[in-house]
Amino acid sequence: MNLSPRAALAGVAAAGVAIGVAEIVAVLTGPLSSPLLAVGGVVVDTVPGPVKDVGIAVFGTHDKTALIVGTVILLCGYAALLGVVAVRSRAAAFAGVALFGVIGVTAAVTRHDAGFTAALPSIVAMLVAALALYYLVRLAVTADPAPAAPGGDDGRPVDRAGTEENRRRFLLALGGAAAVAVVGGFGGRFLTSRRAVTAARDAVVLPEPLRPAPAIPAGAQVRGAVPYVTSNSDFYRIDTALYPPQIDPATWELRIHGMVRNPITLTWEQLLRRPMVQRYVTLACVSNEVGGDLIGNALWLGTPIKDLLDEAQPLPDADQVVQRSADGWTCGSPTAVLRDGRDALLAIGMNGRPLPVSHGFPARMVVPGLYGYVSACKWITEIELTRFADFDAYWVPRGWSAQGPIKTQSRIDTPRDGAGRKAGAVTVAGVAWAQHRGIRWVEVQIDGGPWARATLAPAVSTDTWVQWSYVWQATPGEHFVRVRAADGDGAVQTGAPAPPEPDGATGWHSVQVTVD
Ligand SMILES: Nc1nc2c(c(=O)[nH]1)N[C@H]1C(S)=C(S)[C@@H](COP(=O)(O)O)O[C@H]1N2
Ligand SMILES: [Mo]
Repeated sequence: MNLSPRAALAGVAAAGVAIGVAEIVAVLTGPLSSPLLAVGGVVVDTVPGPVKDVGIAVFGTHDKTALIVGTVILLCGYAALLGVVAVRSRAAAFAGVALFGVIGVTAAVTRHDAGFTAALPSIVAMLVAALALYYLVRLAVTADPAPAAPGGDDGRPVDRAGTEENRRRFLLALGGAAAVAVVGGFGGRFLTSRRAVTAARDAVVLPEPLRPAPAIPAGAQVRGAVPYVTSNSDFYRIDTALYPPQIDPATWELRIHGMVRNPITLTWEQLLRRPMVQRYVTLACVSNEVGGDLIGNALWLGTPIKDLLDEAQPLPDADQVVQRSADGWTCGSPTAVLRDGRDALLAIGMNGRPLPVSHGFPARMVVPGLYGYVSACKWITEIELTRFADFDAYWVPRGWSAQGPIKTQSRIDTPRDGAGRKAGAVTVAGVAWAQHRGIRWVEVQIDGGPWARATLAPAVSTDTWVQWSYVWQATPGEHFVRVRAADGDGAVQTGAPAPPEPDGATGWHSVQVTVD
């Protein structure tokens, strides 16, 4: 192998060692102080609006992995370059390492609520990278049978046997570096997950609701549609958190302040003693495309937020309730909506279990009728009464509407797009939703023909989705099936296609079916 590839490898190995060690240090200083997660988090927060428009690219769960993998690949490229540079000039390479350290430190300490210790993993990584780079590049150079490059090592005469020895040492050092990187990286993640709040969550005993959950009416579940109640493990997850905040309920507090007469601080114990209700509410994401699955229905246990607000006594012109999470994310709901009597909850339970950590443990907001990005703050620690004129929540400067009522939508779950069926009776089924307004009717259309009423299944309340079905007498050929709904006010779902940004997608969902 020539010198340059060896030097590049040395650079990558040095970066690996540094990242591995940083992950171990981050076990002590908190997951978000890991330079990888910190830099990734900054990318999530600063990526321009249009890039986010490529759907949920940056905040969908798998895309988080993609983001980290992408960051690692970029880092490797940069490190390889530094390795090659180091052969010519150690000083230039060290400057490159320092630059990267500064980026890591800056990212880590500017995260919400980060203390100065958050800088530690990046600083350690920088020192380790510099040392490892120095050592590995020297080995890479001395393992070279040709005379060292000018300005390189010390230019002593070449000694063949020594070269062989150095080559072995170089390979050994690379192996050692890889081991540190892997053990540190995965071990660090593992130890971090051990420090997670799983134990605290397992210890939570949910209080009994004042009134039991409403019964699900017989027939609410239609064959072919998704489960009427979404399990916690199947529930969609959308947030900007690369690592979900780990909040111990024992230290959790919710502060209600701002434009109120009576600021309130609520501890976990106090929250558990408040009256609890249990409600089915269907949550939906504004990023959901027509026909998409960023929607789920769960049984939430929580205390009515209206009562808490009443106690705090908002000033008359405080028209926005800003919710802030432990990691600094914010959303803003209209005060009037949270106080109009709907079941807006400060929730602690989901389908009979404490909230899963990824869904907001220990407490989150759930508001029927508003998209999640303006109402469903997870890991909530603060509620601030203010005015829409005075404060823009997280997504607003990123191009999304400050107001986000859920739009009437309907979806065909069966047949799937592109499916095949035998001629004859074919069941078309799916869901429709217009939370808090309810669904009055659903209609199905075949090949642009007349709209026909589907059979509506009963639902628990207007706050959940409704399932529907329609028996279609299918004839051989290619067919095009569409659905639309009307909300409880009789307003028909618009067929005009619109993208999710800025306030929710519109248009009729359709599927193509081959009948033979
Ligand atoms: N702290 C925090 N809460 C958040 C978000 C977030 O990024 N951070 N995303 C919101 C969005 S956009 C949606 S759609 C819902 C999704 O809730 P879920 O992940 O429990 O389905 O959470 C909301 N609450
Ligand atoms: Mo969302």
